[in-house]
Amino acid sequence: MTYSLTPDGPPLETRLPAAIAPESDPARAHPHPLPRLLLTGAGGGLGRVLRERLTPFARVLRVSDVAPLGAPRGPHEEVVPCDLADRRAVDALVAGCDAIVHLGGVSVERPFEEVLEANIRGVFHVYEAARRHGVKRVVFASSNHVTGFYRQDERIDAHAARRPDGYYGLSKSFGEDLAQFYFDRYGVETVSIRIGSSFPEPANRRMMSTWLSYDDLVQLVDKALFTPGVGHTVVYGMSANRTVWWDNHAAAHLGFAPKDSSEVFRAQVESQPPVPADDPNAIYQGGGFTAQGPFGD
Ligand code: NAI
Ligand code: 15L
Repeated sequence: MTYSLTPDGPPLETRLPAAIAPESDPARAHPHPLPRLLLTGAGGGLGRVLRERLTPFARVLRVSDVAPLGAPRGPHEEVVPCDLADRRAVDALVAGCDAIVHLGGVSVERPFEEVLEANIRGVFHVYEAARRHGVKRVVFASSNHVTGFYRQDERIDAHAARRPDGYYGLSKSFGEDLAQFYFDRYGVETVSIRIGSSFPEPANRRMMSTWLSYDDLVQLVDKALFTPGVGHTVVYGMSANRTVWWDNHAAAHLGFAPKDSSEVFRAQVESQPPVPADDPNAIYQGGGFTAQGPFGD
């Protein structure tokens, strides 16, 4: 895996259209709002959170999903329904955008053909469109399942060899490779966030280590969008939990400083029945994903 923190060409801010003065509404103020930001997967769990929280990050937020979005168009929004598997539709979706937060796709382990269409073809279409339309920055929602077959007693960083725990994890690994290629070949910068478990609360013992609060997610997306010269950076998306499996030193230049911790939920989580020692949820970082499939036998 290769990284570059010093990409060719001028710093990001000079390659993006000129910064727009923050809007008069303080709730929309951001020091460097983008002219137009695309959010894919805007109808999903994290998409609904970020749709609201990324509003100050851009003058226009273009929101997209193949499924219903769940809320009507906001005053600073463009709504563009799109199937990521449709190359021409994705090309039109990306046209005119300055940066992309790419959340869309299958978000759990599924048969290969489903993952192929939404995630593998889908992420390729996003990067091809980014190249064609001069988009300089992508935030890619990767996953801890890229390294899900490491054991919970191992501590790894972004340079550790990948050990995907299924077709879903493989698709995120492909997305990271694509991100590196589109940076090396075309200068499209990406922060790939290997999100742990981003939900309102950690739901089980494993998530005591993998949990990423929504506030910390928003901070990380902010850093991923606006830190200059990221090349292709891989960062694990986790809060400041007490017991962690991932070391983010390779992404220190992002300045991500999580504020929350799963610790406040410990008593609640530990009131659940214990997980047997031979259960994948107690062995592997990827938990139960490591035991999904095979499909279709
Ligand atoms: P989600 O499943 O709630 O949302 C994904 C969205 O993508 C859905 O609204 C779905 O309709 C859309 N989508 C699926 N196939 C599509 C297609 N062919 N074309 C267009 N849109 C399509 O997932 P969630 O939790 O919101 O996750 C968002 C992203 O973050 C996903 O890429 C997921 O893999 C990643 N992630 C999330 C984690 C979490 O803890 N929530 C952990 C690790 C990664
Ligand atoms: C993921 O990649 C999934 O998208 C999410 O639904 C959770 O299962 C998360 O990983 C996790 O590992 O907890």
